[in-house]
Amino acid sequence: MAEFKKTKGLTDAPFHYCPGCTHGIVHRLVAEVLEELGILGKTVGVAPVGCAVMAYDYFNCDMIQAPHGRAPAVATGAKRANPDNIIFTYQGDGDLAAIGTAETVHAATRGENITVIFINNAIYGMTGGQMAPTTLANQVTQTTPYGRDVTRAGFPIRMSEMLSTLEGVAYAERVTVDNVPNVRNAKKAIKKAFEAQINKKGFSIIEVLSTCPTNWGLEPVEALKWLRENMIPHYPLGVYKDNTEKGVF
Ligand SMILES: Cc1ncc(C[n+]2csc(CCOP(=O)(O)OP(=O)(O)O)c2C)c(N)n1
Ligand code: SF4
Repeated sequence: MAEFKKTKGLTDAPFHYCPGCTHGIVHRLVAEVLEELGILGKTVGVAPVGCAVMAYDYFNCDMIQAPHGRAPAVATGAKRANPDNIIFTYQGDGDLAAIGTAETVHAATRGENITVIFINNAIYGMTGGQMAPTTLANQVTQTTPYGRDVTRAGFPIRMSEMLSTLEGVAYAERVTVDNVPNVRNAKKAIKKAFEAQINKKGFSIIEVLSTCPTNWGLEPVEALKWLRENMIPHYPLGVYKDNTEKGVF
């Protein structure tokens, strides 16, 4: 019988994430992929600002912390200095699509050979649940107590769709982790993104629709239901770009 073992890709540090938060599942998937691809010893991760800031304590590889959306720029430097290393960033939507929009877009358009793991939970988690660029129309947050009014706050950004229009992007897929088949699929996508980097094909991004039960004000199981009913219709799952055969240059 198959045994569910600890992955070598994670340290023994206990996660600080809230109960029901899917950050932990995604950490595990990334860590399993690093172990299975045998690249733990040459991988450098870049941790963001936001709830995942302490990812540097959890992944069992070298880690850098790059506050306030600068992760893709720091990852660019790390990769160009040591092209044989495997570099990934792990970023929330506030980090990647607000404070760090420019760094994300420009690393993608330059076709930097890095992998971005993008956690979209439709809210700023760490700082108390303010509106993020990904917050849905009419969604209630700390800063939109009557719901996001798109006439004042604009429309939610679909990052995977937007980035997939850039030539530098080799692979862009949106996944989620709300049930076992989707967890398996998410792992496959993460693996493909790292393989694209190993094969020097260009920028890869995996967007993971994730929960924030604490700031959504929902129990963990209700949060998964909310994600399914509200996020997936606006952020459809699937592959948005696959140029991993040819590569971007
Ligand atoms: C320009 C700027 N705006 C806001 C903040 C505060 N800030 C730090 S962490 C964070 C939340 C980031 O949330 P997200 O990236 O969505 O990740 P999550 O916590 O949801 O995992 C914010 C808003 C900041 N430091 N700088
Ligand atoms: S605040 Fe939200 S995103 Fe942050 S750990 Fe808690 S549930 Fe997860």
